[in-house]
Amino acid sequence: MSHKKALITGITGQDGMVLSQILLEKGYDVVGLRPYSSQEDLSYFSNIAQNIKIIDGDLSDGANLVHILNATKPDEIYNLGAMTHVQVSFDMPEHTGNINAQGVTRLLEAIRITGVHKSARLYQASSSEMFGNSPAPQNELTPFAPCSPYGVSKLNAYWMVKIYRDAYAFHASNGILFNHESPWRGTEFVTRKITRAIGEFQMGRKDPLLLGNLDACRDWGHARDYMMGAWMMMQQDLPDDYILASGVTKSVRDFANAAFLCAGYHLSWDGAGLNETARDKKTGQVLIEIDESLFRPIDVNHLQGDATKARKILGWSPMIDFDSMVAEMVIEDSPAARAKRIYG
Ligand code: F7E
Repeated sequence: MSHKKALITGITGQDGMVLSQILLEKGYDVVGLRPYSSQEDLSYFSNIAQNIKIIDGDLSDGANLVHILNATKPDEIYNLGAMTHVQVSFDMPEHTGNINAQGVTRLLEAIRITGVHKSARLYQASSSEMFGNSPAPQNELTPFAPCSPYGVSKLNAYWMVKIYRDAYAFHASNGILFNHESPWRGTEFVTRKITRAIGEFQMGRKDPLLLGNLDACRDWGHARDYMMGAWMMMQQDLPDDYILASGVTKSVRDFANAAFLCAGYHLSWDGAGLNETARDKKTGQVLIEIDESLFRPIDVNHLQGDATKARKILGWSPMIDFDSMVAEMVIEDSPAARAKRIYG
C-alpha cells in the first residue's frame, strides 16, 4: 500500500511532535525538517522518533528547500517552522522576519520552482497574534492589527500564501490558530512555565515563580485538537483559511489559579501592579511575584476566537476543554510523572 508522505518544517516544536503523532497514526510517512540552530535532544520524541525521518534543513536557505522538496516529493507540507516567541520577536525583529516572513516566501518559491504544488498541499501556521488588539471575538473577517514583530511576520506569510494560492493555483491554506498548549509546550510560554513551576514547588522549590502581565486574556485550547484541525484543512478539495479556537477566553491569572488548584494550592492574591503576589492559603508561602522585565513593550490584551467556519466546513470541534488541558499539563509536570519518565 502506498502511504501519503508529509513534510513538516519545525518538527522539533510542540506542534511538530503532536502532528507527527497524528499523521503516523493515520499511516503517513513523516519527514521532518530540523533547523541547524535547533539540534535539540529528541528524546521527548522517544516513542515516535524512530518512525520519523529527520532532515537538517532551514527556512533561511531557499536552495536547501528546493533540494529537500525534490528529494522528498511530499503530498502534504505543514509549515510549522518559525521563531514563535512573541517577546523575543521584540529583541530580534530582523531574525523573526527572516524566518517567519521571508522563510515562507522562500518555501513558496521552492514549491513553485520544483512544481511540487501540482501534486502537494500546503498548510501555513498562521496565528491569532495577527489580530493584535482588534476587538473580540475574532473571526476570519476581523481586521488584522498585529502589535508585535512576530504578528507582523505572520501576517506577511499569511498574505503570501493567499497570493500564491490565487496566482499559481496552490492548494495552500492558512490555519489561524489561537493559543494551543499541551505537556509538550516549551517552558518559555506562560502555561508550561506555570505548570513546570508547580511541579518544582511540589518538590520543595522555595523561590517564587516570576510572571509578567497577569491580565492578558487568551483563548487556550489543546494542541492535539488544533493539529487535528490542521490535518482536516489539508483533506478539503479546496484550499481556504480557517480559525481554530475554543471560543473561551481566560486571563493568565485564571490559568495560574486553575493550574495551582489542580495541585492542591489555593492562591490568595495581594497587592497590585508590580507589587502583586500570590500566596498558598494553607502555608503562606509566596508562590508568584511580578517581574517587570517579563512585560512586553505592547501586549495583546484579549483574544477570543470564533471558529464557526471550521466547525461548519471542516466539521472540526475541540474535544479537550480548558480544565482537562490544565489538569493534564499539571499531572505531566508533577514529580510522580517525572519520576516515571526517568525510572520507567
Ligand atoms: O504569552 C503573558 C504574556 O508567551 C501569553 C505563541 O505560541 O500563542 C503564543 O503567543 C500571555 C502574554 O503566548 C509571562 O504577556 C505573563 O500576554 O504564552 P505566551 P503568546 O504570546 O500568546 C500565539 C497564538 C502564537 O502564535 C505564538 O507563537 O502571557 N505572560 N507572564 C507571560 N508570557 C510568558 N511567555 N512568560 C511570562 O512569564
